[in-house]
Amino acid sequence: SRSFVVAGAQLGPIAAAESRASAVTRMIELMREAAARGARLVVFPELALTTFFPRWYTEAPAEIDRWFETEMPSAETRRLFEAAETLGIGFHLGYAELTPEGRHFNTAILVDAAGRIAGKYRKIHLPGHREHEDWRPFQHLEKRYFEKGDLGFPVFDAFGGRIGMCICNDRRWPETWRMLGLGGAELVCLGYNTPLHYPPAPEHDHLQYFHNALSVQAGAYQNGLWAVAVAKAGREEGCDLIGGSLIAAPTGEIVAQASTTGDEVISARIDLDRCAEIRANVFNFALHREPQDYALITAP
Ligand code: ING
Repeated sequence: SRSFVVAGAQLGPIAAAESRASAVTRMIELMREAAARGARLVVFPELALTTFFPRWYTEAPAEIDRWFETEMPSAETRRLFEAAETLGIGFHLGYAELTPEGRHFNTAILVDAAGRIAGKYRKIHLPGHREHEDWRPFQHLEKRYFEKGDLGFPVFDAFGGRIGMCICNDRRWPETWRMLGLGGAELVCLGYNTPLHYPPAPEHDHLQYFHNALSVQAGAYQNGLWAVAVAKAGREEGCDLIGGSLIAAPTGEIVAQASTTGDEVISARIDLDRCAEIRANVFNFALHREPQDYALITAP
């Protein structure tokens, strides 16, 4: 068996005025609790260092870039890397990446227990819109502030297995999970910032927790892999974000789930060998998958 304890570190609201240092202090506290539970990997949310700034419209480049990291580890996040090394725990971190060439991405990294960046992913499915839409109670301007990710859906050798990543809206698209499954992922780590209110279809607001779990459970089951999905939750700058962080097994079963909308650690012992129960049987891609009949899926 290749079993180990994995944890999710759900974060409550991060105020616009809250410093990265304050967010990092909260994250280190959660990392300590995860380590105390024997976790070898802890997953933090999407854009975990700051408030979810795409809820506001701005044109000033300096007003946008203030939310981005130009290096990783940065001065503020070095403490997080050092705490991880001291505790002997790896982590997944979502943050806004500004590259030396001036490109903006919604990014996630996988850091191993030695504090080395073992993998990077840049969000491909950017939800929301590009221009200010005044009918909305709050904006969702990811298409304005980020470029589409340019790294594909990579899978990395780490923690004794094959680890993939995605970010928030990516989890709603079956193609995300299938690409990672085809890449051999045995565990997918992801963070999300999901408002309770979805302005284009408010009649679905009561379904946000259900759609979160449905997306992750289906992705895990249909590709025979473990998934750790972690929220930035709670009322953040007047906008309610869902919690519902969860760990799903390759069978699709939820094995751990958050019960608050604040800072909360969830954890479970997972065995990567259990992926075979699904991948050698019902979703044995080599035996049962019929890609020659799926051409429409890759058609633009
Ligand atoms: N947030 C949301 C998400 O996909 C959203 C946007 C909410 C889309 C509800 C559809 C319905 O979970 C991010 N950051 O992608």
